[in-house]
Amino acid sequence: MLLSLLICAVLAACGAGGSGGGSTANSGGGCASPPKLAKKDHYKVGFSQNASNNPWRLAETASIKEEASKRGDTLVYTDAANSGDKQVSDVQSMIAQKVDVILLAPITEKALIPAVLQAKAACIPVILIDRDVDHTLASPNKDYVTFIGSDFVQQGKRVADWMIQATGGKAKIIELEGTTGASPAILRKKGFDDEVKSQSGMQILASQDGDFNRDTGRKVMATLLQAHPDVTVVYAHNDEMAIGAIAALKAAGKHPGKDVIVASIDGEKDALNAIINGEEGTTVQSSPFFGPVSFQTIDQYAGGTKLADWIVVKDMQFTKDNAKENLPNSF
Ligand code: GYE
Repeated sequence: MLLSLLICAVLAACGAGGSGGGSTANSGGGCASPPKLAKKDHYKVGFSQNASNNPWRLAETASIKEEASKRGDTLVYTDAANSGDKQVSDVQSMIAQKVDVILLAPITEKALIPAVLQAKAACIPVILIDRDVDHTLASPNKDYVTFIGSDFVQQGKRVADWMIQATGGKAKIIELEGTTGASPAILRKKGFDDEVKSQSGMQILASQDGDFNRDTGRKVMATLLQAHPDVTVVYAHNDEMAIGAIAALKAAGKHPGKDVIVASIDGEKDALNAIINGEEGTTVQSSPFFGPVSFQTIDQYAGGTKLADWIVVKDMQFTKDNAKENLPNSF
């Protein structure tokens, strides 16, 4: 790694001179900001996934793998198993393997900053997918190419707006947050909390990290229920935690869908089924199907198109009115 950084500095043209990397330098020495991507028929693409312990992550990985193989591109895939440190070393190993470009789904906003900057120093462009990084520490169209992902603030706001309608603006809410420091957790909270503040009859009783995980969501909900048996609404930052919360509510003798309304984000199969059987109210989609858009973005970037700082993924919303018809496309 160090050696290749050194060579980059000396050559003032990283990826050129037969080093095998796909990037090219700008004229002033070092890498372009962000590093460029030379056009090729087939790329060697790194995909650094942060975890694979839920249907959303598996669907995303399958989508990326399918698109890579459709195009005959080589995919270097890593799974960080929920560890920021492992994800940093996964990216470092992609740099050492001289991939052309890295698709990175950073576990939190801060943990992957060193990896983003190291890839840049090695003249390898990084495209963030599904989660963003902290813009005070690394910037789009400079340190990395762009962020492809959903509008998380909007997702939270859509849940809140649905909830205001469903409850007539009267609710005692428990909020289950995604992984602390992850961009969807930060922004889904902001979008929801800000909207709920406009309602004098809505109160957030408690808001706690459930790590985007079903069983953690179940346990956190069971604990919070003891302190707040008067809860009427559960807002979970993803479907997995909502499914866990439904289990905890039932174990405590509550009737989800009747005495407690549950809503979340993602649109996975289990949540659509929970909507169909009346235990969940709504889920706002967060599409995991990043394969086509990610590889299109790679093509555009290599073709010299100036990309937006943020490529916004558009999301649907599922309720009892459309859950059944969308079940076949869910994950
Ligand atoms: O909602 C969640 C996953 O980063 C948008 O991460 C993604 C989120 C998704 O673990 O289920």
